[in-house]
Amino acid sequence: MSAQDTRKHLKRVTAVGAVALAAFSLSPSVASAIPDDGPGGHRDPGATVVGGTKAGQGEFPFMVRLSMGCGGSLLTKDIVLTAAHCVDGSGPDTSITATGGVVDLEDPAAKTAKSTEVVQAPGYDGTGKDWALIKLNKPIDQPTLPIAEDASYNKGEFTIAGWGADQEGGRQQRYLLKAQVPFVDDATCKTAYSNLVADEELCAGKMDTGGVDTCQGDSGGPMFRKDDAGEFVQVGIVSWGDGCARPGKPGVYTEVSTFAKDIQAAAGKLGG
Ligand code: 4AZ
Repeated sequence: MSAQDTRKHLKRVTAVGAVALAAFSLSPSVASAIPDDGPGGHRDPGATVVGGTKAGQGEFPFMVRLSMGCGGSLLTKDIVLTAAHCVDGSGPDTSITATGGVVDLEDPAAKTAKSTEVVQAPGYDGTGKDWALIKLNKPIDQPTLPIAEDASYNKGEFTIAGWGADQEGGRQQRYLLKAQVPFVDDATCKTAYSNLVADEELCAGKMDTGGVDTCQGDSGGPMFRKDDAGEFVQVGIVSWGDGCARPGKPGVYTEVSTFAKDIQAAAGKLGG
C-alpha cells in the first residue's frame, strides 16, 4: 500500500476498532482479541509500539486509550488530545470511552470517563491538520502532558507509546508499550513521502534500519520528549506512515507546535 493509501485507510481502520467493546480493541486484520502478552504469558516479554518495551506503571501518566482503538493524551484532566482521523467530526458525542491511569487496560484501577463533545481540527480533510480534542464528562485525575508551543523541541530523540500493534498487521496490546525514535528532518522525510505536509507534519524513525515505530492503533497518541526543565512536552500526535517500522519509511506525526495556539483556543472553548 502506498503512503497515500495508508492515510486514506486510517479512518476506516479505527472505525472498525470501535466495534470492539473490549478496552483493547481488535485491529481489523486480526482474528482474536486475546492479548499476546497477558498475565503469566511468556511470549516474548520484550515484545512491544514496534521495537519497544513495556512502560512502567505511572511512567507516562498522561496516556489514555480511546474506545475506538486510538491513543490520546491528557491536555487537561478532562480534555484528551488525539488525532482528527480518530474521530468522526465535531459536535456532541457520547460514544467514546477514555481509559487512563494504568498501563494494563484490564487493571481494575483503570480510570475511565466518557466523551461529551469532540472538536476535530477545523479544515481537516485527511491531509495534515490531524488533531482533535475530546471533552470528558468527568476528570481523569492524572498528570497532564503540556504541548510544545514553538518548534524548538522538534529535534533530538522522542518517546512514543501506545497500545497499538507490536508489528505490522499485529494485535492490539493489553500493556502500554514505549520506544525511542530519532527526529527525521523534512527533506529526508520527503524522500519517503512526497506528499508530506512539512509545516504540519513531523517525522521520526530509524531511516537506515527501521525496526522501531508506532503502528496501527497507536494513532492519536503522543510523541514527546523532555524540555529544558526536564519535564515532558508533547511534540507530535501519531498520524500515519507506510506500514510500520520499515527502513526508509519513518512515522509521520502531527506537528503539535504548528497547531498549539489553535489547540489551546479550542480547549478554552471546551472549558479547559
Ligand atoms: C495506524 O494505522 C498507524 N508507522 C499509526 C502509525 C503508523 C502507521 C499506521 C506509523 O494507526
